[in-house]
Amino acid sequence: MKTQVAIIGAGPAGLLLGHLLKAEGIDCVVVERQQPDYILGRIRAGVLEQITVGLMARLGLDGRLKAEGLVEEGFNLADGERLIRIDVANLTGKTVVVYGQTEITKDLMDAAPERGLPVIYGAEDVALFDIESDAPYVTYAVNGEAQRIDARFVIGCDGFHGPSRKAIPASVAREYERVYPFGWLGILADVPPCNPELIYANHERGFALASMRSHTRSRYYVDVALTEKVEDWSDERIWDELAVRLGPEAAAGMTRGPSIEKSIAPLRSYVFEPMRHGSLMLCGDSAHIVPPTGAKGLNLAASDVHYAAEALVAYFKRSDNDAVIGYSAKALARVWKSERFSWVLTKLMHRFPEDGPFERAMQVAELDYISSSVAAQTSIAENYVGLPV
Ligand code: FAS
Ligand code: PHB
Repeated sequence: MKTQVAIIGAGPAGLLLGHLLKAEGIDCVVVERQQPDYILGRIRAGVLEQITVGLMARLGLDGRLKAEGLVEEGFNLADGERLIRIDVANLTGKTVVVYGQTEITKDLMDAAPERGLPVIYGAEDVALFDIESDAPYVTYAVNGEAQRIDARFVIGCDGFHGPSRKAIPASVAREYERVYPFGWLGILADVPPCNPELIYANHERGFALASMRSHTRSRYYVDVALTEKVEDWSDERIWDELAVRLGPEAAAGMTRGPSIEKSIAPLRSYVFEPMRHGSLMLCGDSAHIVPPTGAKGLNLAASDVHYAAEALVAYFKRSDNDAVIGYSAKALARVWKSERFSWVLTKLMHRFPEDGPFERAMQVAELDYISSSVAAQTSIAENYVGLPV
């Protein structure tokens, strides 16, 4: 098969890029290892920045998002006694939308056939070749039958464990990583949220997050040691822990119910440079990972895709190669700012095992400062809603 752009991975990055290129008349194919149900079964992000909402609107795929997404004008930081509300709408003039990654991915998946975006599911042993040439190609197998896609560009949207990043020679690669000494135990339940806005809590027993997917479906997290096993956390034990860590006000509004999903996700900060090598460009988790504290992962994938689509349109429609050459630097400039914000908020809202009384005093002082400073709240707000693209 011959195409202009071969995209590896049908997560939000790959599908969003595929639709954007297709809408510009650029030929592309998406190659995905899993089946749609498996992808939709992964419960991940929940908060969308304007860049993500805007791209769905530009594609005309935001019908459900507009109907079901919850517009959030603020969120809260809690430290045991009080809630510190960050009024993002008044401080930045922008809002975020709560609409699960699962729903975004479903909207993009469902629209692919009618938009003529070819997505090949169940592709095994995907491999990349000749990425340093102008004629790279991808091989894979479906039902044991070997296949090949010849393209002008290959875009790695295959997440942290995919083959694309590893195709870039170690001689040009630079990696930056911080692995956190805890994971997030997440629970999804068909119960109303305890608060209309998100609450991030730093309690002496640990971190908690009260989020939601709709007015009738809630998403909560507590941080747990990396040795913890999800089977050791009954629903009851999670609800009890959430009630303590989120504080009495949130606990009073909490409705308990059976979990429909429960999982532990490890936390890391990770950046791979460069995000382009020859004819291979990386987007999303294939190039970077953030701790979910800042709600940046999915939204960074969207800004990468925005830059990549702009570069590929310039190349194919105006024979302008500059944006392709400049893609890595442009994407990384925003990636690093989101990495910083996610790291800062993770440090502020979690108890690290290696921390002592001084570090805790710094957290208390910083939360005190934030509660009394519009400048401090504005800085948090403008990062949370998403820095300019
Ligand atoms: P994805 O990982 O979503 O998609 C990559 C796709 O490539 C997958 O479909 C995969 O099957 C496919 N693939 C992999 N290897 C392949 C191969 N060899 N061949 C073909 N296809 C291959 N972000 C937030 O903002 N908030 C959160 O709360 C949050 N929670 C998360 C929880 C977990 C457990 C994880 C892993 C991530 C979480 N994230 C969160 C981050 C997450 O939302 C990512 O940022 C987002 O999925 C990025 O999208 P993609 O870059 O498309 O990568
Ligand atoms: C979620 O709803 O899954 C969610 C929201 C905000 C975060 C992380 C996860 O920072």
